[in-house]
Amino acid sequence: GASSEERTLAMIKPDGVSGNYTDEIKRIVVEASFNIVKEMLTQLDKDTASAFYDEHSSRSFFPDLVTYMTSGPVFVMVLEKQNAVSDWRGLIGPTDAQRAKISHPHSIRALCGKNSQKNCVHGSDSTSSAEREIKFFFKDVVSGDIASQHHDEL
Ligand code: DGI
Repeated sequence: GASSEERTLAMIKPDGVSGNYTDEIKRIVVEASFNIVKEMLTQLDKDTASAFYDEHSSRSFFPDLVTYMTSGPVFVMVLEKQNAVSDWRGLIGPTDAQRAKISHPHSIRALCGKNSQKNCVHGSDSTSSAEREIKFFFKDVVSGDIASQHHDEL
């Protein structure tokens, strides 16, 4: 938890969990020198998935996105390392997994994604998104205060 370190919110989406990619993705995470600060297997309901993707609520694909994100369990992690936000985005690759297979063949979305919706994993797109998304799932984890994870309440 050095002050130069950063946190991001990573999620293995329903197709990744049901496709049994969780262990392989966690191995990639650890090999890339991320510290897994928190992890949780959970099932999103419609309200939670809608709130998580609220910025896309006006998009035509939003109803399909919510249906997909609620179709099975997701595996959520708080990842920590220097430049965690951009490094995790780099590891997962572009949104469209079909494109990822061509342009970023070693990315996680190339490994286990199907298309621009079923793209296997999520990563916060900025440090401010990371802060919001970490609080969204882990209300007891305060950004930059690694000691907080040892307390039940703040
Ligand atoms: O940050 P990303 O997940 O890479 O991409 P984003 O923030 O632009 O979109 C969030 C999620 O919304 C994405 O992971 C899957 C879904 N999405 C984005 N663009 C499309 C889409 N779903 C469909 N069906 N079609 C799209 O064009």
